[in-house]
Amino acid sequence: MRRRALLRALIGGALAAGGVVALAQKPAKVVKISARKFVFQPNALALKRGEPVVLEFTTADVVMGFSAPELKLRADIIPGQVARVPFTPERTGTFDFLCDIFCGDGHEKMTGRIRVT
Ligand SMILES: [Cu+2]
Repeated sequence: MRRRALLRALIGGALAAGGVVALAQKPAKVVKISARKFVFQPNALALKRGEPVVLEFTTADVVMGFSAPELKLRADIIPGQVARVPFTPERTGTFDFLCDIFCGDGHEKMTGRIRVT
């Protein structure tokens, strides 16, 4: 009797864990962003709170950096590679991002904005 209850608890737990896994596996939306001197394209992202995304950065120029300090996100963007930044926005608001690796005159203008609703 006690054994059956234990078994039921175990199965219940496994089902609950399975549910969590299914949620976590919901495919993330991919947002492609190209970085070039001296702009991110697009530089205005509209995301939804709780919806997972993967930001995919590429550049054909020189090494760039992506940094969104308030969201604690950052990546090196290296020519010939894709920098993937998985991220699920947890709060709404407008968050700035910028290039944080000096890439030439005009680098300081390389900014963008993530709006989470
Ligand atoms: Cu730069």
